[in-house]
Amino acid sequence: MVPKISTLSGYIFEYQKSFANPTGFWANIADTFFWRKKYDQVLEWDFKKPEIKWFANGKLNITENIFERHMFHRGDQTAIIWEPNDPKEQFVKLTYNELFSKVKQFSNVLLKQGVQKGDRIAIYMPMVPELVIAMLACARIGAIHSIVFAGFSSQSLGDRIADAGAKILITADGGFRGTKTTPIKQISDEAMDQCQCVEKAIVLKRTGDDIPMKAGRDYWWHELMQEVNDTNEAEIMDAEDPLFILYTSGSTGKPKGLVHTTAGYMIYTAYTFRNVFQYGDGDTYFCSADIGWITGHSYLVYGPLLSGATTLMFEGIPTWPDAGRFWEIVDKYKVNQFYTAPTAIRSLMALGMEWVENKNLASLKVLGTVGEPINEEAWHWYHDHIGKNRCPIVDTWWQTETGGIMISPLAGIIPTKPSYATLPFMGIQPLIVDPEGKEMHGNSVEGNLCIKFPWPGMARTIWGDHERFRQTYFSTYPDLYFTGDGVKRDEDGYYRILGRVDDVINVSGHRMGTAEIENAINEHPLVNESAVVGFPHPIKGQGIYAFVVCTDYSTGGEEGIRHSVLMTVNKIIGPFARPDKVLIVKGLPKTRSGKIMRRILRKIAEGQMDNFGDTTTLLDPEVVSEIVEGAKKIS
Ligand code: 7RM
Repeated sequence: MVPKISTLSGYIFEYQKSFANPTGFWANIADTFFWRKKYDQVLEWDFKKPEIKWFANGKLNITENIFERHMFHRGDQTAIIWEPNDPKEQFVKLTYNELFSKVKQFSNVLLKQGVQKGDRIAIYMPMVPELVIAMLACARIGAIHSIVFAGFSSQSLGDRIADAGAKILITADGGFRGTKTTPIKQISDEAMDQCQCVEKAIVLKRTGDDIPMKAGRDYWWHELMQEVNDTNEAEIMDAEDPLFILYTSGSTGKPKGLVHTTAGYMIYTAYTFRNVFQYGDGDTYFCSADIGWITGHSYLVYGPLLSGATTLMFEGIPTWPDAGRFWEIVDKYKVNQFYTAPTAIRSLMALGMEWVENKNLASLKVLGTVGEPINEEAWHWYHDHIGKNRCPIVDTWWQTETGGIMISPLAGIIPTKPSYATLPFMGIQPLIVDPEGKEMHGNSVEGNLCIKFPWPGMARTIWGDHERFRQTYFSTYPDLYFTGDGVKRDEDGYYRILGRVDDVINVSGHRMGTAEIENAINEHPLVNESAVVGFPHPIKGQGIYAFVVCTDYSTGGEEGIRHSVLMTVNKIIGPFARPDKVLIVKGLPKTRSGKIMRRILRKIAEGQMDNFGDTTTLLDPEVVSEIVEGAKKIS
């Protein structure tokens, strides 16, 4: 098992060790894992290319580190507790033995379908145990999983499948979320129609809805499972072989498929999980994230299972059947560590204390947050009413690109401060730069957050576009990884994340590119052009404000256009990307060189209707007053 730090002086000591001798430090952690062949070298790196290799030529399989490594003492322990959407439906507990058997069985299904090491497998599924089985089965045989969040539209799914070149899609008939069912198979069908690469779909029966199955392409999960046994040997992987691809939005262009590799990701997620959450044997850990996002990958599945933890997965939503659902789950399974997003906390806080008061939350030891900045009010509510003033809150800052937690308290060890992610994890060297790229030394400074030394969990490339990887993360500031976040280091040396400094917005913890939403809106036949900006939203953190210029105002009227713009975004990206406000305008504020002055639009979206600063470069200043008049009407 990876070492667990238990005191503040222990943290300082280990951090200093990781700083003075990073390779020696990570080699010690790596040695606690099960390797088929030891690596030749701990680290080779060059941020210019960029090329990062951890544990070169080491051989291993991540599922052997989850299963075989724990089997003798943990086989009968619960690995996964699954809580269904409907609390009246029977929950499921899978022991490590049972999960292992299912993973081997399903990996035999994939082998029988001709899947080979390095093949890409797309997964589009609801939050059911078979999703975990599918991803681990891929890892078992060296196939690269690419999970797409089941809230994405068919077009987004199709784009991701095509970009990864996946030849199999693992999906389900449908999914349950609150009172709704989602037509997962129908969306999958539309996506498969749009891309040629998928040869086969494996379909899990979840809702029992009547769905069409295309002969020769679609196969039922349960039928294929009956044809195979549950024994096999893991494929031996190189430390740097890709484990998975996960798409995430950036400030420009289409979503990027970040590639994470085997050994570094394994070591980093296991080590951060155990230390940040201070997970102890016998604890029950509950992460409310969907596996379709990086938090679900790293801290619902890989980190916990590599640590021999009992991890709870929840199919439903926090507000159904009522706003007490999370707390009911905590009470029912005696959850010890609970990890969620600030947006969930804010929305439950707004619904009042009556949903919390009648629950027994005494089992809780640690609370966590992730995905967006947490405001002080939500922090205090979480701390006082959920943690009853006795549970440390770990405000964990990290990204899809970083693979695991980068800046965070270690629970109960690093003293917390509301809305601060506090101090860097072992091995992480943060740096603050000013806009010119000069390092800002000392405390009480504010600037852009960069990282100056590699860590094992970092993404290695963008699938099929290494140049974009270099350009996006390693070219803004030479020899540094640029995070895209603004940060403040206060007088105590504590870090507070201020949010994105680029055109990425964070809505309810969902990361989106404004350009991506604009491109979707522009698909609307009556739309000429559009500009999207974020604005502060009390529950979601940020809301989406779309300024839309139309070619024709006669059809359907403004209300009609507004509605169909929302439907367009729904169709192209998914319901979570729908703008909160759509303002139909005659023109956008542009400079003489044609650049949209987003600064002005951001101010208007925030409700500031004058004092726009220097507007002398505007082509047509009249446009601004027209937008202001319109904005006043819809605010
Ligand atoms: C894990 C995840 C990454 C972006 C990141 C930040 C924001 C994440 C925090 C946070 C303030 C936090 N991956 N972010 N965690 N901001 N405090 N604790 O969310 O790739 O989807 O998003 O999320 O802006 O760059 S992500």
